Amino acid sequence: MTKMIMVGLLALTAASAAQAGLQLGERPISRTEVISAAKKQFAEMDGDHDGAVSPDEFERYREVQNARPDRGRGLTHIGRSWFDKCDSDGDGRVSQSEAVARPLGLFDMADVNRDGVASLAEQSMAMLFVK
Ligand SMILES: [Ca+2]
Ligand SMILES: [Ca+2]
Repeated sequence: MTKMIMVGLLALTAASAAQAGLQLGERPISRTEVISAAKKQFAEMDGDHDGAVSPDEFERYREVQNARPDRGRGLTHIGRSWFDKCDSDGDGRVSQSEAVARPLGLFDMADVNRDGVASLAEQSMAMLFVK
C-alpha cells in the first residue's frame, strides 16, 4: 500500500518536472523523462510543424527561452551552439531524432551505472559538462 502511494507520488513529480524543463541537481532524472521533455521541446521549437527545426526557428526559440525566469537552464537548455551540435547529418535542419539525441547523449554520459536513472550524484558529475 505504502509502496503504491510512493510510486504514484513519483509519477506526479516526474510529470510536473517535465513541464518545467529538466533541472539538474534537484532530484533523480529518468531516461524516459529526458526523451519526453526533448520531444515536447522540439514540438515547441518547430513553429511551422514541418517536422524539423530551421535556423530561424532555433533563433526564435532562443529568444523565448532567454525571456524565461530561469533561462531554460538544465538538461534541455538550448545553447548558442545547439543547432550545429544537433544537426549531425549537416542538412541545415534539426530533426526530432537529432534534437532528442543531444540531451539523451548527455544523460547517458551522466548515467554511469546504466540503470536508466541519473541519480543526484551522477548528475553532479554531468553538471561539469552542461551549463
Ligand atoms: Ca520547422
Ligand atoms: Ca539534420
